[in-house]
Amino acid sequence: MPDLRKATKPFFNLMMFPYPSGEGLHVGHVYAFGGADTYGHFKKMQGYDVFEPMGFDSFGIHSENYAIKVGKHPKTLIEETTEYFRQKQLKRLGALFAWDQEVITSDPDYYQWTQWLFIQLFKAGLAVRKSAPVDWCPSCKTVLADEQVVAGKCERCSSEVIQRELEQWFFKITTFAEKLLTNLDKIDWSTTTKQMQKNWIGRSEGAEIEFEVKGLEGQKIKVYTTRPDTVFGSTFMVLAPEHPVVASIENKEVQEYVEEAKNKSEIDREKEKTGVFSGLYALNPLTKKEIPVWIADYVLMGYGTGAIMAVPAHDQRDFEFAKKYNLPITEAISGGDVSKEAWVGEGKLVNSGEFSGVTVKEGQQKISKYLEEHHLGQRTTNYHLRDWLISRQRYWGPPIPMVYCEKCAVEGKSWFTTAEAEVRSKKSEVKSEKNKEKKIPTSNFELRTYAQAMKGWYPVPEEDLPAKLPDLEDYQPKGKGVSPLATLTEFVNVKCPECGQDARRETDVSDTFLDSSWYFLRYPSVGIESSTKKIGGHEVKLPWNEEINKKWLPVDMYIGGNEHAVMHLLYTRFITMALNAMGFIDFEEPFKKFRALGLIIHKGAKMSKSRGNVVNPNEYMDAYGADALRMYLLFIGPFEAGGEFNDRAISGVYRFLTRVWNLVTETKFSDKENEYLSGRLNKLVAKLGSDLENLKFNTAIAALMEFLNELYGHKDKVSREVIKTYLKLLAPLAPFTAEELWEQIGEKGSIHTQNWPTYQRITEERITLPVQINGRLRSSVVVNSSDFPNEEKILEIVKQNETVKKHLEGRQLVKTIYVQGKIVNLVVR
Ligand code: ANZ
Ligand code: ZN
Repeated sequence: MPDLRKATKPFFNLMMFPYPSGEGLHVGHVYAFGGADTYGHFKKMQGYDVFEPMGFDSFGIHSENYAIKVGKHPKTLIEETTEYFRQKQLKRLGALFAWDQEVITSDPDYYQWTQWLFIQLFKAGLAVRKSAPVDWCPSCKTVLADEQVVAGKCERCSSEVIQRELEQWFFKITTFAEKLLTNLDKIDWSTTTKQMQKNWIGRSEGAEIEFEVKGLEGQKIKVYTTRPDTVFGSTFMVLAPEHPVVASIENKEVQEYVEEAKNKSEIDREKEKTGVFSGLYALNPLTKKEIPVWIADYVLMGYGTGAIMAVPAHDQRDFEFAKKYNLPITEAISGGDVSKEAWVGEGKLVNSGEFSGVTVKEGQQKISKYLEEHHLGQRTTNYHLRDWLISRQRYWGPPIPMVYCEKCAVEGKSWFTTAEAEVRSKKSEVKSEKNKEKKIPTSNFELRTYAQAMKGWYPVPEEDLPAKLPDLEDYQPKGKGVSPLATLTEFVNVKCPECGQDARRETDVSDTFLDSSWYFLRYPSVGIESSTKKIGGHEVKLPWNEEINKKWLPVDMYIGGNEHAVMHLLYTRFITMALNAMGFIDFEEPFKKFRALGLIIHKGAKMSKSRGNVVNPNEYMDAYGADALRMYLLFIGPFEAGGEFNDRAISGVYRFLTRVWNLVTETKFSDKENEYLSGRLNKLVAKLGSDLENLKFNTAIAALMEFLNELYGHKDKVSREVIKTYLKLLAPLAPFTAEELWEQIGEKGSIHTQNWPTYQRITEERITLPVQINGRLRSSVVVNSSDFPNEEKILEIVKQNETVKKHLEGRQLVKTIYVQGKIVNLVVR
């Protein structure tokens, strides 16, 4: 491992750390780590100071659920599982892991800083507490982040997710939606990953339009639409059941409908369109016609304004709804038959007053402009990205480090009314004046409203961190929206950090994805003294050493699975941006380069315990060694594609390594270099360098195999230099074998500290030309490809050939036929 302080060519080679499951590492891990480590070894031989850390994502529901299943306390379990992973598996891989700088997220040494991070986000107005309809998993008994709901089901246990109204902590990731999107152009990431993030952020351009409502004096309802060109076709309005206007409607049928919608899962809301008439009428701002206002749960409160102008002629959902409830359908864009289905294609505006006749695109521009000029609406951009829900009503996570004081709340006090907050906001105003870029995109006005909402809330004082997770015997989830920690009065009851009166602690823990959102920032500083930094007039202790982090971050290469494309990878980007905006670090993007690897499948499917197709790597390491397993996995297919694990094929790679072994140990090295072998080796060096840099491990291995055949074919001509170079090329892929053989041939030091071989640029090639005499193949000559067009020179070389000379002796050369670059024919008499 390099000395992190002294390193002059730092290269941070990161791979996604595992959560220590009960089953141990599976071959998918070996694939990921083996590939990433091969790359690390390669960079090291290129002269970089490679830092390749490893750790454990040991907090979280996955670990807790497993603990419940086997009837152990998660703390005991984690000690056992991490020990197994580390000693029995990871250490056998031959990787460059920097074990001295391991990170374990459930360790107080680590999670004190996860809590610190929460506090910084709170102080910057980026952690908000709000009551919101949240996705609740009735089986895991906790709320889920948006990203953890897949097709209406809990990603972890597949239970149907239901909606609940709960007070929760959220991180305002939406503040950075635009930056999260545009920065993608600046980083070198797998395109699939970038695309997934783009889709998840879901930028949408449209307009907010205000509709007057009859009977609600002065109150207007705002809708969000991406199709302002269709306003003339809006024949009714739909509100989400949770829309604030709905609560004020005193109608039994309406309120019953609202109740029903509350308990439905999002997927059920999408399935069958149901709705109820509100009794209200809105005024279409362009047709000036009264349109009925309906309430339906296919409109979601969490997006846009929670209200839509329904255009059944051009939106399929609205069309189905109109058909079901007999609502009018008015065509606004020509081109389809809107009595049969919604027309969503191009066309000209019709029935649209002065706008009739223009195209959809023009219509959008013109109508938006008209609405803006008449103060009826405004162009806006929306993002599908939701704020990150942080609270978990579970045990096995870092307690959210917040305290609530009733007394202070009554007096309108909070952390935001303290002297520290005052100084901090002043300083950040000055800073944002100077450097607009760095400013957290929260206006002072927003921050004040936020502070209002945070009445009574204080962070645990930073010097008191960690807010220790108590040892709780009965840690199982309790349901009803409270964490098991709420049962522990010694934990709950604290004094208010401000007024000293009785207060209570937040009892929820934070989402596991918070633990892993910043671990890369911690790695280089493990075991090294933390720095302090002046932030807003206060000396703030940092989770890292600044000098070290300046040198080592951002991460040079990150390798991991694409299943993390939206959660982990988006959260880490957000946290990095937030820390940057707060002035803690000077870069915005955590990972300069990211490569997603493919999936290893077995028996035609992704490996999973329930399918019973999980391959345990230990078995194969025992039988064939770690090198063969690593190398076999990388040989299956392109690294970014993955492929099918095959029991038998691994023995092929094992055989290859055995043949390398035999060749090296049995060969008597020739003391002359062989021109042919050197030429081939030169090409091999070039190929391996470019293949490894591009993570094309499979073709690199194939080239090594091919070259081994050449070596066997010229066994008596193999020099020591050729073998040394060959072993160096093999070293990143088969670290143990290469090291052993290096020693066997009597070389000093480790092969892994050798320089990567250089090669001569191949501008020309040595080509063998066959020579025929009177139509029969008699000999061949080796010429430079650059001499091909020079017939004279080629013939000169041919005539110098010993065999040719013999055939020409005493005869007369009557004709020469040279087919450029292919063959030489001599006719003699
Ligand atoms: C009128 C209209 C006419 C629409 C038309 C579409 C087609 P994206 O691209 O996802 O942003 N919408 C707006 N808010 C909604 C909500 N909270 N719940 C459900 N649907 C909502 O889509 C925006 C479109 O989805 C909006 O444009 C709105 O329907 C609907 F021919 O308005 B549209
Ligand atoms: Zn107080």
